[in-house]
Amino acid sequence: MFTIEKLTALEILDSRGRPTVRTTCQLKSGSAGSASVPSGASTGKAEALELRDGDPRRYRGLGCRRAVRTVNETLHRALAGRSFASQQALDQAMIGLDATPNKSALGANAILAVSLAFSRAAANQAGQPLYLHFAGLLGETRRALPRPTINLFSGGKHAGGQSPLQDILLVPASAKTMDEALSATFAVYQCAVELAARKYGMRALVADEGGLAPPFPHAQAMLDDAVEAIQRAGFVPGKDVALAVDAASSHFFSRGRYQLGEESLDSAGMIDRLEEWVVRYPIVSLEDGLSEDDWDHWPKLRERLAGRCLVVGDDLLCTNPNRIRRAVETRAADTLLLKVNQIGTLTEAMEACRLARAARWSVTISARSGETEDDWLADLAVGWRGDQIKIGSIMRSERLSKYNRLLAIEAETEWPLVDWP
Ligand code: 2PG
Ligand code: MG
Repeated sequence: MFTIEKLTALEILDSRGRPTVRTTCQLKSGSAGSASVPSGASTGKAEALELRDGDPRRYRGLGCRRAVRTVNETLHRALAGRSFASQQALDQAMIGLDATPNKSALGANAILAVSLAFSRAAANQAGQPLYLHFAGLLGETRRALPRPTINLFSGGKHAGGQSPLQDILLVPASAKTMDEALSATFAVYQCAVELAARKYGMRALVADEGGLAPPFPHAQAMLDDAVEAIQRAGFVPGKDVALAVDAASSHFFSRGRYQLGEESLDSAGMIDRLEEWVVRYPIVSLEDGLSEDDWDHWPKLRERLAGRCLVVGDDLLCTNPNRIRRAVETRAADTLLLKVNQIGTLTEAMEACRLARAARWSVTISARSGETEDDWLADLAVGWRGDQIKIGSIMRSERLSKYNRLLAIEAETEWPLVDWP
């Protein structure tokens, strides 16, 4: 049993300097836990509501004082003094208090901060590392570390829109350990810095997730340059280091057409283009290749890429069990991108994870573009045995806190990286 004594929240700033929520959950047992929630920029339309103050005079309306008050007053009053047998019991209580389909009454940022802080407090009460506590919640017994997919080049909403594709990520395919994966990434990243200087005259300025964002002449140049950087680092593209792409195409889709730079493609044309890239480049994972509204064409994309490349749904699925069920039924994807703040509680994210596993999908556990120094994501990805973890590049401390936590977990457990699905 876990008895909540006190819930307190604080408005803090995320990696873009925007306010977010940090909550501390104090248990009667004397154990406590704190957690901070992240925030996206290229958000899906079906995400749970992030409660913002809307006062244009303060942080351009992005203040989180209302969410903080919700934790300190509404949730504290409703939950303090109560005992919960499990994470599920606490989350269900908050879902009941909110009573809206998208957490618009209390705010997903307020609710998730409590959900996560409670989990940390419960792990502390049990004297368990957080990753083992998370594994216990899901009943996960397989032991391995997620394979990192690491941001190299950025575009889209994470880099001022200089290129339509949002992320080109490295997949250290032959690495057996986290240490090998990160050292290979460092080598390629350094070659990409040199390449950006040589080709684009750009110093190593980085985008929201620490990826390099030179002014690529067109989308495909991001892929050419990534392959060149892998080769210059002495690796064989596809064998040692492969590529993952987050096209985030909901954000360049309008009225049935994909605006890929100068080109305007319909859905069939976009599928052809993506397939061409998968054939030509060592792409092993493609996220949001189509828009969140393009449900009719997702099954065609999956069929075309089957066996060659993971077809990952982010904006399409929004970690939402209902949308995942629909995608499983229509065979629209084969990998869930899991972001707990898209749905707002650990319990619902667990349901999303279970649904994906039951459909034999793989699961990528992902950070947001707006992050904090909190590192719970690393524990979550290990505990829920994510096939991949997506944190961003190996630059910027809000990303590094998670990579460094993975290294600490690796040192503690000596678990190998999970095999590519
Ligand atoms: C994504 C994420 C992380 P954001 O699209 O997958 O890269 O971005 O948090 O802005 O939604
Ligand atoms: Mg995405």
